[in-house]
Amino acid sequence: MKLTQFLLKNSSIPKQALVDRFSKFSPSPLSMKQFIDFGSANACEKTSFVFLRQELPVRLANIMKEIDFLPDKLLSTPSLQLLQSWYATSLMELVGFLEKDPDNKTILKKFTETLVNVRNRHNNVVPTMAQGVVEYKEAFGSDPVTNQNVQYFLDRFYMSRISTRMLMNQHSLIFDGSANPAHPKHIGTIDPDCDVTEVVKDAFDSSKMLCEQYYLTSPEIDITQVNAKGPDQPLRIVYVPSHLYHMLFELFKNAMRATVETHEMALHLPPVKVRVSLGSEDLTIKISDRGGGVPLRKIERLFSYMYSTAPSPVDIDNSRNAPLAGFGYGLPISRLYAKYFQGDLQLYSMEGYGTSAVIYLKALSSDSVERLPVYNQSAIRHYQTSNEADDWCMPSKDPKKLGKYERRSQ
Ligand code: P4A
Repeated sequence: MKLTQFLLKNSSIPKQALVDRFSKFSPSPLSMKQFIDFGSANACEKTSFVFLRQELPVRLANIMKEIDFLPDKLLSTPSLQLLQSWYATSLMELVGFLEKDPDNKTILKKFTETLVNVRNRHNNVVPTMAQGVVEYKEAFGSDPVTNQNVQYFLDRFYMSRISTRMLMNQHSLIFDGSANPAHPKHIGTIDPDCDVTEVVKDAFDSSKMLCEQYYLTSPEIDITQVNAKGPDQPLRIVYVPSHLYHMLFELFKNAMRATVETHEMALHLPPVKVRVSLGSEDLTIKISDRGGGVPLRKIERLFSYMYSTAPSPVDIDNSRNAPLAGFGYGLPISRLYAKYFQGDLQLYSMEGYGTSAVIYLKALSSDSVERLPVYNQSAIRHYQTSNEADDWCMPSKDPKKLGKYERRSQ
């Protein structure tokens, strides 16, 4: 008897055995081409089912192993307990399909229903995890080492979540029997002809509406597109428009907020400039504002889960700007969306002038392959070597050692 059969027939066997078993496999990243093949004319629900009933448990178990490495004080919070119970339940439900007949239509239907259930069960993972981090932080504070460990874990944890939701969405959208009437050419969440400039305009318009609601004014947009493959051609890539929209919306909100707040007294707001360019390897989007910029020292904090879950983060007045500030995890999660298909999101700021945010995406669908965390020795090492001293010197804090004309502002 196979181990999985044995485990399923013996419900007294702890779930931990399943986690151990499936975490020994590495996740298998899919390319855009594979995602599209699953949903094309020769789409085979059976193939997708057979793949997912193994792959989803592998991805869940891999990240569940890493959850176990979190500090006990964080793991014991009600939020983390709840979250772990969701993962355990979902793993059990999915593993239940391993011995089922892929040729049985009823089984396939049940599987799709299970995927929808699992997805809904995990809807509130981000705020629940954030709550756990807040509680931990309020009780034990946040030193740079803890911040670094939380950052390492959450980048992997949320990337894993983005990937499992992508897999579940693709299967349930493609095999529920109905095409998407608004977008007949889409394959699940993927647009094989995604017009990037269109998504830029949509995200800008939504952000502009929010901005006008709260500031009664908003900057204009100035878009330039460059297509190395032919001037004035639309810039098209194979991509998930909702992921792109998420990143752009976040960056436009930041750019508008910084612009409006720095030019409060001015009659004219400097426009937000967007440049989109398509080369042979990269599709790059640069969003530049003249919102006064952020000093380099604070840039890292904008991407920090721990610092941005504070009740009153950095020196930004959130009570007033809540609508445009959004939910503290906007930038780090946007960067994960960019990285998910081998891209990136970077901020270049000039304090006193403004900020440029750059989204890098792969121009070729053959380069767009999922970037997934894997649980292995090298991951474990990250959770264990945290209490050592930094290998770079700390600047001296001794005031007597400051230069004659230097003054510490903080
Ligand atoms: N200057 N520049 C930015 C911000 C400031 C900025 C800012 C004060 C800081 C925090 C924030 C929103 C804006 C920008 C574009 C960006 C990011 C930051 O993409 O102009 O909310 C967290």
